[in-house]
Amino acid sequence: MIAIDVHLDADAAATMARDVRLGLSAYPKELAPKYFYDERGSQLFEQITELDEYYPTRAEREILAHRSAEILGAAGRPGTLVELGSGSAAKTRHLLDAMRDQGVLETYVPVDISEEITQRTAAQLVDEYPGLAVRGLVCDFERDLERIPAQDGSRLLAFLGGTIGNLYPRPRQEFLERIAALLGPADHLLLGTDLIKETSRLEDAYDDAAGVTAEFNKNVLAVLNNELGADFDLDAFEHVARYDAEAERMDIRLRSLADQEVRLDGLDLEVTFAAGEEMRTEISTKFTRERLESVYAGAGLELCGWFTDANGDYALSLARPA
Ligand code: SAH
Ligand code: AVI
Repeated sequence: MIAIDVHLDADAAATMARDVRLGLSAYPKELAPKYFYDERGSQLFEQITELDEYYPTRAEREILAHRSAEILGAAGRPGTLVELGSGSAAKTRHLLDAMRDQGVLETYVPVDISEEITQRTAAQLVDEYPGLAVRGLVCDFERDLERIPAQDGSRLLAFLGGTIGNLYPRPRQEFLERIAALLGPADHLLLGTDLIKETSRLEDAYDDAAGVTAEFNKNVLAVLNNELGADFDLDAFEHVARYDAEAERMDIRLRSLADQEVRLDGLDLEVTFAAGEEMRTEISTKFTRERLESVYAGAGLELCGWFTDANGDYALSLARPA
């Protein structure tokens, strides 16, 4: 009952090499957040979801725990759940439970760049949901979105965790346009978005006292060491997390603690960092309902359901092709 297609081939390695070369040669330097997620990075993200300061996971879980049946009703009781950036699918169980209880659960399609976590999650889910077919895709969802298999009946395409916030506006719009094109007339998108709130809560969520987010951020350097033969010294960088109120997003960086030179054998590249120089590793955009409605409209989608936690920290929205 498990079929997982892996599309992290030579092309993906070449894409990473090109992305990293471009990002390290730019000013200011920048790395793409998808490179956080090797096996260690996925584990560190799981630890982040349990931190007191990191409220988005708890808020999204609260919504799913209380309102999954209602969400599924509004989405036309789909038999297939496709999930982008599925990771451990911990909160997804609430949706799968509700699909099972409504007697419609047939197929789950996890789509994630991390092979280890996708294989592990698929094995757990077929044990937990007898009869469930898991047809996973290990790929970069931005590159390979159209590989998602067509399915009989209606589908719910879930993109949880606020991961849409990690995309810049232009690629985000293009991505949502491609999602709109993928959705059939009876299909829906279920999108998790973190909402704008006080700066201190936002900044604490991305700079926890135990230093787990700092370790997660620096893990991208370990990924470059492993994948591209780089010699980054993780202790020579510090974690920086600031809220940019104008762009309405968290801006996450690594700051060099010294003048230093880093060699990437796999790229035959040497890069210098000045003391105090910052390299962006992630943005995490925060939304309002109005902003999201206009983002949807710009991508050919329309909002048809809005579900928040009791505190109003986080929203799950349902959208369909306009
Ligand atoms: N949905 C889970 C995990 C969120 S973490 C939750 O809500 O807790 C972000 C997930 O997206 C990770 O599992 C990561 O491996 C995956 N991911 C990030 N960028 C990706 C990309 N470009 N393509 C596919 N998966 C990606
Ligand atoms: C996966 N993504 C939605 C997380 C976020 O909140 O932007 C990644 C993260 N980065 C630091 N902490 C969590």
